[in-house]
Amino acid sequence: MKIVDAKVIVCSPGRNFVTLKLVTEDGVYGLGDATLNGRELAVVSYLKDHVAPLLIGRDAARIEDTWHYLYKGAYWRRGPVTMCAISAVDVALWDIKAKSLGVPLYQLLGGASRDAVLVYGHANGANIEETVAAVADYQKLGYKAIRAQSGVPGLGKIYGVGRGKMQYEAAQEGSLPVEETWNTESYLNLVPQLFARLRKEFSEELPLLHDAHHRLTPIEAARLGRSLEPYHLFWLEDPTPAELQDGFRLIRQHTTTPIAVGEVFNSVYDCERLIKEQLIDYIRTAVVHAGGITHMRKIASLAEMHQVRTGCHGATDMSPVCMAAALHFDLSVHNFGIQEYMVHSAETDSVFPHKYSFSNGFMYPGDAPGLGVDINEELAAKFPYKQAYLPVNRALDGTMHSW
Ligand code: GCO
Ligand code: MG
Repeated sequence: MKIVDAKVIVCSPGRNFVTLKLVTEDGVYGLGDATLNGRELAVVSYLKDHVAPLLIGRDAARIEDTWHYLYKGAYWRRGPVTMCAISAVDVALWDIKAKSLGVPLYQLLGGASRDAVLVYGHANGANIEETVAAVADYQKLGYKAIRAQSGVPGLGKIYGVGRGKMQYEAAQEGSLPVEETWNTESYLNLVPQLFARLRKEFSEELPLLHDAHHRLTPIEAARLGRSLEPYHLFWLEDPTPAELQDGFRLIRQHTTTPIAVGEVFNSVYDCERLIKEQLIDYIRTAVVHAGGITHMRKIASLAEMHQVRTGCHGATDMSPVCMAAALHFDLSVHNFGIQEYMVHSAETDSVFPHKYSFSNGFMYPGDAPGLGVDINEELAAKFPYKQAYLPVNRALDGTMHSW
C-alpha cells in the first residue's frame, strides 16, 4: 500500500492548525496534526520541503520503520519542529492502518484498558470568586476533575485566565506577541488562598489541578507545593522550567504535592531522568509534539515501570486530530492518569468532524475505523492562516520572565 500524496493543510477556523493528509494508492487516507503554536509555518516548511518528498512511494504499512527513517535519517535529532513533523506522519500512518483493517485505533494498541477516559476542564476567573463560580459551572457540566487558575491582583491578564467562560485561547492574532506582567510574590500569596476557598466550597474528593506554567524557581515551586498540601491537589503542573532537571529533586525534597510535567517535551530523552528517578508523578507529553503514537507508547512504557502515569496535554492548540489520537492512546495504555480537555470552537469542530465525545466527565474515542476524525478541506480553505503568537511575560521591572 504505497503513499501517493502527502498534503499539508493550513487553516485557521478560530485558531491556526497544520494538518498532514497522507493518501495511499488504494484511496485510504490518514490524518496527522502538526500544529506548533506560534511557530506553525516552520513545521509546514519542514513537512513540505523535507518530508513529503521522502514519503511518496513508501509503504504506508511500515510505521515503525518510517519513524526511524525520519528520525535517524534527518541526522539532526529531536527538537519541536522535527518531532512535530514526525508525529504528524506517524499518526497519519496509524490512522491509515486502522482504517484499512476496519478497526478503531485503540484496538491496534492493545485494546481498551478502561471503559472511558477521565478528563479535566479549565475553570478560571479574573479573581478567586470568579474562579469558584467557574469550578461550580464545570461541575454542573459533569466534569469530575477541574483545573483552577485565577488572575492575580495588580497583574492584569496572566497565563491561564481565559477570554470567555468555556474557551481558553492563549495565542493572539497580530504581528507581535502581547506582553503580560508578572510578580512571583503576589502569585505565591494568591494560589493557596484560591485552593483554601475551593476546598471550603467543594468536596474534599473533587480532584483539583493547577498549572504554574514554568514561572517559578525550584525553591519557589517547593514553597508553593508545600503551601498547597492541605488542599491535596491532583497535580501541580510545570512548577519550574524543566531544562534544569535537578530542580525537581529539590521540589520533591520539600513537598508531597504530586508533580506533572512535559507539555513542551518532544522526546523520551527529555523525560527519562525525571521518570527513572521518580521526580514526577504525571508525564504530560502530547501526541503532536512527542513523536506521535509510536514514540508516546515508548514514553508511557518507561513511565509505567516507574509508577508515573500519563496526563496528555490537550489545550486547544492540539487539533481534533491530535485529540482523537490522544483518546485512543489514553484508552489503551495501562498507566493512564488523566487527559486535559479544552473544548474547541464551533468553527474548529466543523472543519474537523469527529466521532469522539464527552459525557459526564469522561471522553470516548468512538468505534469508527482509524482515528475517527476527518477534515473538510473545502471548509478549511475558507479559514486562511493568520499570524498569531503566544504572549510574552515581563517582571514588574521589565525583565523577561517565563510565560
Ligand atoms: C496547558 C498548557 C497550555 C499552553 C499552550 C501553549 O496546560 O494546557 O499550559 O495552556 O500554554 O498549549 O501552546
Ligand atoms: Mg500547562
